[in-house]
Amino acid sequence: MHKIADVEIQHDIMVANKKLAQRNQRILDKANVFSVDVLGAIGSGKTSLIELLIKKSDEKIGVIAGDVISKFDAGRFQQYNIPVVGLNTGKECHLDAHLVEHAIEDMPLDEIDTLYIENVGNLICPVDFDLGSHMRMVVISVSEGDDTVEKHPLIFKDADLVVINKIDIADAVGADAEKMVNDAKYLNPDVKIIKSSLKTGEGLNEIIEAIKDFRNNLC
Ligand SMILES: Nc1nc2c(ncn2[C@@H]2O[C@H](COP(=O)(O)OP(=O)(O)OP(=O)(O)O)[C@@H](O)[C@H]2O)c(=O)[nH]1
Ligand SMILES: [Mg+2]
Repeated sequence: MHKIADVEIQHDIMVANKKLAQRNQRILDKANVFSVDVLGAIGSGKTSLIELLIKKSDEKIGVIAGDVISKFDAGRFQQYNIPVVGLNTGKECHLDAHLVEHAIEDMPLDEIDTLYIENVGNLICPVDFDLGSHMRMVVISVSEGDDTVEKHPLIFKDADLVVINKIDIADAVGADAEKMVNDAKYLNPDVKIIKSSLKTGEGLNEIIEAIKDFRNNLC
């Protein structure tokens, strides 16, 4: 009996989240803001990538920085003088559409072309929670081990772009980045997969182009 009740509550939460996510997307569309949910493993390079996108891009960028304690990543983004809202999730291991709804209220949307939403670093909890973003970019790195993709299939099945980062240290950590590419391809044959090193800059231009292409294909 307990099990059945649990499932129903979970179902209600997901339905409510979906509705809020759809509303978030309508608000973003009305303001002509393209939004990317940046998910991925803890420490894989999500903040580093968004920082490089801010530096390299000629677009006006805003960031929602979600984390169990958001001030660290939000503080890193604030130095670029762009709109930043930090979201503390406390003990929660993911953002949800309700949290993002409030962050969007605090964002000057008319001053933004692209909104990056950095989710809490992990490959499990954020999967089911649509935020209303237009694109899901999953960032993992070779240092999590080259079995990471096959061990966490759901997040890759739902991704629009997969970045396999830190290839500069692949040999040092004994990881086969090509295996990770093949595992992601197997799970999601149409997804774009890019190997990168944010330390050397390898793959960065390709990531920028992939985000642009995705946005253009939505129009
Ligand atoms: N060697 C190497 N280190 C990297 C690379 N990209 C990021 N790092 C380092 O990895 C560490 C974590 O990077 P972050 O960008 O903070 O990772 P994150 O995914 O935002 O981390 P959380 O928000 O804590 O989950 C930092 O010390 C970065 O300098 C890379 O391509 N190669
Ligand atoms: Mg971060």
